[in-house]
Amino acid sequence: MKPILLTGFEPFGGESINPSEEIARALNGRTVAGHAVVGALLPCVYGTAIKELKHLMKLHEPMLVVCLGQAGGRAEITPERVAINVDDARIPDNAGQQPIDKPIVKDGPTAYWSTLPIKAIVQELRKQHIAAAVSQTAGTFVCNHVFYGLMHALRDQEAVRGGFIHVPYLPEQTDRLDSGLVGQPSLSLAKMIAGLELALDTAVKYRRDVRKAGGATH
Ligand code: PCA
Repeated sequence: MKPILLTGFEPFGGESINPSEEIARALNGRTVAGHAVVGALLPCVYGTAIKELKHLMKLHEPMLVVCLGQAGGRAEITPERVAINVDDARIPDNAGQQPIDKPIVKDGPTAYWSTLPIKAIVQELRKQHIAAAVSQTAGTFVCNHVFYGLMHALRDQEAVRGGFIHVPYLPEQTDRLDSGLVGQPSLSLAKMIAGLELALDTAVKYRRDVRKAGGATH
């Protein structure tokens, strides 16, 4: 059975922890819906992150690829609907790059849809009382960049599905008085791990998405 590739990002923007990295590490080696999960870490660096992702896909030949990232300020686990063909960085990446209004793939399509069952994932997480909502934008930083790179790489591979899921801060990021994040929403690591395990299980089991309101965020 082919594995599931699950990636997280290293910390960025002055943070010392990234929940997406913790989740990918925790789920590495587990079996979900009969498929081994390969958890891996991506650098928060334009260009290099896509290169590393493609290397991992070649190495592991996954049947499903889910990339994770932190979206500070969100209260829910948010499957992303769409990746757009632009890099536009508000802050420098971990290599000091700050592209502005730059296409990810020159002459590539404006956007790619996620091929994950995003509404079904939201539905199943909510059944387990885990906060979840569809997101209509993955931003224009390294997460959207990797998401677009992933969907571009999968464009001719119908059998392999993929997408991106953003997650909130961890409580330890928002609790520290000197963090500047006091009062921001967070989810416990245990909830996020359970939520992502369920999201992967749902992505394997639902070949087709459900059609219902996704409680969408902006
Ligand atoms: N979040 C950033 C990049 C890495 C991460 O975890 C983003 O949303 O683009």
